[in-house]
Amino acid sequence: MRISLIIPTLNERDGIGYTLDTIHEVQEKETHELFPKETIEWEVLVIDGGSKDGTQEIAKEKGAKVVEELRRGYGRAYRTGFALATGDFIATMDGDGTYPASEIPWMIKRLIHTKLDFISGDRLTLMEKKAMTTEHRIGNWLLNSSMRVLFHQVLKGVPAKVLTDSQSGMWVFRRSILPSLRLTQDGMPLSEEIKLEVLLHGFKFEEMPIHYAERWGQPKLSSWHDGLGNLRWLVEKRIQVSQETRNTSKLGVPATRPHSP
Ligand SMILES: Nc1nc2c(ncn2[C@@H]2O[C@H](COP(=O)(O)OP(=O)(O)O)[C@@H](O)[C@H]2O)c(=O)[nH]1
Ligand SMILES: [Mg+2]
Repeated sequence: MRISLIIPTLNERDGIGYTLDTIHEVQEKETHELFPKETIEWEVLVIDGGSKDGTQEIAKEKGAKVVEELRRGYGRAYRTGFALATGDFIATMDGDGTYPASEIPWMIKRLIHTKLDFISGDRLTLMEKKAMTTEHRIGNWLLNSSMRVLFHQVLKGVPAKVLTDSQSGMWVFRRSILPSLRLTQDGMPLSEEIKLEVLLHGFKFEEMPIHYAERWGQPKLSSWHDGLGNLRWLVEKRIQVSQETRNTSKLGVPATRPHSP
């Protein structure tokens, strides 16, 4: 079994070393404990946006494959990483030490045993207060509520509690579902887009509560600017889904959904 772990970074000198160290520990410990009979290969891809603070050098020294992606954006970095990943499973996390790498083997085990396609880490259920600023917490609440209200009709069959944390950046999923997902966003909205695409296509999705820690180094996203961008994108996506549903029912055939890596 092969696992591709993708980490986007932009000037994460303070956190990338720690993040990669925790991954090495997981490769040695949890992975063997949970899959004792299997050979597990890890591919760690750091998709770096042209950091000037030594992030790339630290990541290389710690054994990651560093890919420089100078086109800006969190979503752009992931789309580039997805196109390069070769694993059966893809896992994602920030390079700032906030997400628990030790949960990745558990998430993969759950994916396999319960025949799921995608698990998203839910940061909010177990979160310690200091792990997120008040602005970030309000923004999350607003975006989660907006998604629930806007997509209520569309996601009728999906249980109400399924998207507790629409902004989480820790996902573990089968690479085989990627060609079906239409991922278009270069910025933060990719985090909502990937989850919505998974749900809209009827793939089996679940959230798993994870421990989310305080960040190392400076945040790269602005709560208000990026939060508003995410909200605007949610409204646009909702309109697009309505138009596609209308066209589909008029023509009697499914609308084509080309994938752009
Ligand atoms: N390659 C790349 N990585 C980025 C970019 N913007 C943010 N990141 C990385 O994406 C991850 C998420 O950003 P972060 O500031 O932690 O967002 P937050 O967790 O929502 O506060 C971090 O590892 C950042 O270094 C970018 O433009 N390019
Ligand atoms: Mg972060």
